[in-house]
Amino acid sequence: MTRIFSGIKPTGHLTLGNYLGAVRHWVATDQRPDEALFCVVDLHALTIEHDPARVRRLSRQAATLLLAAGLSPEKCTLFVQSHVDEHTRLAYLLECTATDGELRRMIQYKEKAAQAQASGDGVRLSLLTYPVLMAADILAYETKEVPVGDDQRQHVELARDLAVRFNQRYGHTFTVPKATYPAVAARVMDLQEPTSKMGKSGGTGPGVVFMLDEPEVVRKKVMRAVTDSGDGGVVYDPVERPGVSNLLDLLAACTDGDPALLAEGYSGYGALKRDVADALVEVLRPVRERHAELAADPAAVEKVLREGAGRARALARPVVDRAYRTIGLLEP
Ligand code: AQP
Repeated sequence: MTRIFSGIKPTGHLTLGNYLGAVRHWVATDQRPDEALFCVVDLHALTIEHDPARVRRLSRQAATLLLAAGLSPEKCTLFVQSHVDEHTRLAYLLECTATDGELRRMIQYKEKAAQAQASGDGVRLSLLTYPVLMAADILAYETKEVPVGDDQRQHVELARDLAVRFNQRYGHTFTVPKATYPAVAARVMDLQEPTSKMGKSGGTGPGVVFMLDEPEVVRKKVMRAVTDSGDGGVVYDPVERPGVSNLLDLLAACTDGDPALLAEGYSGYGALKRDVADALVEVLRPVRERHAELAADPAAVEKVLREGAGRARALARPVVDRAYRTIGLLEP
């Protein structure tokens, strides 16, 4: 059995980056509920300035969208992080395993702490420590694989390091996980700033395609995407030509193609953008339609989450209890 776990933060509306980089690969894993766990990691959303009502709304919406995208309770366990206490129970033990230095090296901490400071908000201590909570999310389930986008590389590496260190110090307790990344679109870039990740909270408005954007909005954003200066034509070169390469990555992700080969079929940006827009609209259409149906029945979504939390708790409990014993704490 290859147990997989991954999560999504309700810090904003889910984007095309979340979908192509993570969610649709979660949907493609044809597993049993106890083999595949997916989580709305709501505690992570509290690490930056937040509005309680918005976090609640976005948490529900994220869960509904994950179901709309095709996650099914018959094939996976879908739940909300804060409904399973084992995550925070384990996080403390892992804080006693991690060092201050390794957390301060996290790129996302540096970037988001700088943003918080610039906007006059204090930097929450949890912004520094949440990668440890993410390690707990993963390790509590004896996870072998963590399907994520490229931006999570450093965080999954930390989870590995903590598992290895804990096991060496106290005896074998945790499975050592590894991250898996999609072959294309592992890092979808902002359409207006193609050297920055398309992000749900920090991105430029017109450069971010949201999963629930109407087709005309998707088209407008793609047609206005920044292409690179100069007249180098359509070539795939993510370093020198990030704008056009991002569009080719999107087309490749939607058509199961190869971005460099696709480039050969275009002589101008206009035709490429039209094809990208068409492909994105078609990929997102069924998700939007199913979301509208599911959103009309919130009780059904809540039931899935409640049952998911029950299953998740039963899986995590023995692992976390074992960690409490091996680290030297008395059994209650
Ligand atoms: N642009 C992206 N390209 C590819 N994969 C991406 N992911 C996120 N953005 C891209 C992947 O989606 C999964 C869930 O992401 P998350 O909720 O942990 O984080 P986020 O969407 O990056 O949101 P944040 O951290 O709140 O910040 P911003 O504001 O920057 O968006 C992950 O597997 C992630 O890799």
